[in-house]
Amino acid sequence: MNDIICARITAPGRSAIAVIRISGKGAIELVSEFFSPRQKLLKAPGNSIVYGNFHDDSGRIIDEVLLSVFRAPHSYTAEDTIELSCHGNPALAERILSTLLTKARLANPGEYTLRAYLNGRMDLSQAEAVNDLITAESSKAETAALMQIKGYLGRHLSNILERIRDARLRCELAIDFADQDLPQIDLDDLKRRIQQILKDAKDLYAEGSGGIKLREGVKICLAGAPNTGKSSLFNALLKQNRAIVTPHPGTTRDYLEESFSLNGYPIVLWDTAGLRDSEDSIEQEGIARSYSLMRKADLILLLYEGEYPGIGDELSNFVDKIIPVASKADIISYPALPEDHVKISVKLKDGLVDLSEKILQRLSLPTQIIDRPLITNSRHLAALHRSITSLQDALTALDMNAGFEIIAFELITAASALEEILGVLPTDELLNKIFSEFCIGK
Ligand SMILES: Nc1nc2c(ncn2[C@@H]2O[C@H](COP(=O)(O)OP(=O)(O)O)[C@@H](O)[C@H]2O)c(=O)[nH]1
Ligand SMILES: [Mg+2]
Repeated sequence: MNDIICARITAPGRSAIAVIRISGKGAIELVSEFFSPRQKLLKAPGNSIVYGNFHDDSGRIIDEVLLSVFRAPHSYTAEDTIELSCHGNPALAERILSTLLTKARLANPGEYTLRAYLNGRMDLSQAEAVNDLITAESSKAETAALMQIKGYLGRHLSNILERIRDARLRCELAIDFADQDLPQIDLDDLKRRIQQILKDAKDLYAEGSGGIKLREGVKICLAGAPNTGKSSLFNALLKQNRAIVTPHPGTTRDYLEESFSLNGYPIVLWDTAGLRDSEDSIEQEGIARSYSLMRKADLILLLYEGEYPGIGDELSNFVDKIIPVASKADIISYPALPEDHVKISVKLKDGLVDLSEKILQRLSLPTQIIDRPLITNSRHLAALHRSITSLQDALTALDMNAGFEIIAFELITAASALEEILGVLPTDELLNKIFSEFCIGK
């Protein structure tokens, strides 16, 4: 924490400019050793920009640079920080970086954000969302990450935590009062408080599985007999000619995976080998893979042409996530189909909007994302679940007159589960796991 770290924070390769960030106590003095006019930099106020030359140890100029100067605590890391913009030649940026590295150390992945968190600039849920925002693959996922960075989740959880603490203090007072002649605490009031906390926690939880799909992507598998138009639909949804389409049954043998965004929601789409009895060992392996993808999928689009084959034994486990899709409606005339079926013609681009709507309906994804808390991360959801269990146990204990010590204990357990989300008392192992997923420079 005490050393000065630096790293290139723009992507490698040629560009108009490259930016190197230097952060830590003494960062401004360090850069000034390689910069002229030196005094101008040393006197620069926070949030200002200084123009000058960057030179190496021997005074030889490497580049003209612009320095953005941030003084603690008003920077991303809450430390003294300089963001050095040089010309975007990778070799040049590398020479500046190696000059700085004679006096500083290269930042680890996510180390700037780790410092921001350790210095109290953000809670752990906000820090994690920084990486989510950088890696988000759809507009809704971006918005959800941005809301988390803005602290909606953190503030909501802190509010719940505060109320749990309040209830716990009431229990502890009751313990103290028990052997004295003091007024007893209002049990109905305590119960109402815990019930309300539980309700808020459950409301947050209820949207969590949809929130996680927002961040990780919804997995959709195209399945059905050979030649029913799976690969054609795959290409149509991706709006590109990705899969090979032929009139020959059994064209797709291995599966294909592509990501795209459906009305702003991130989707991972799989095109699979058609399901049929086959003697061909390659095709058999492909079909085995189709089944394993269907198991992993959130939704299965089961294509058929003509008569609906129904959901046979092999698919019976997946009933809940199947949307039957009647294909090639331009050459096949379908009678009135059941409510849950969708009729499409990829050739005429018919029914694709219907299909998209049906997909989104079935997934119950969060629609309200702006300006509110939302769980989007399985680590957070698991911790919230533990908290809910303890709150429920606290209520049961209260109903059974189990004693205030037990209720207080359950409330403490409920609180510490939520504190894990905010990173109040994190383990090194957890921090390593989270920040190692970041890129260097973030
Ligand atoms: N008329 C018509 N033909 C289609 C349609 N969709 C796919 N096909 C044709 O059906 C055949 C099989 O399509 P393909 O996408 O490879 O099916 P897959 O085996 O399920 O992947 C190809 O000749 C496609 O051109 C459609 O909407 N209308
Ligand atoms: Mg195919």
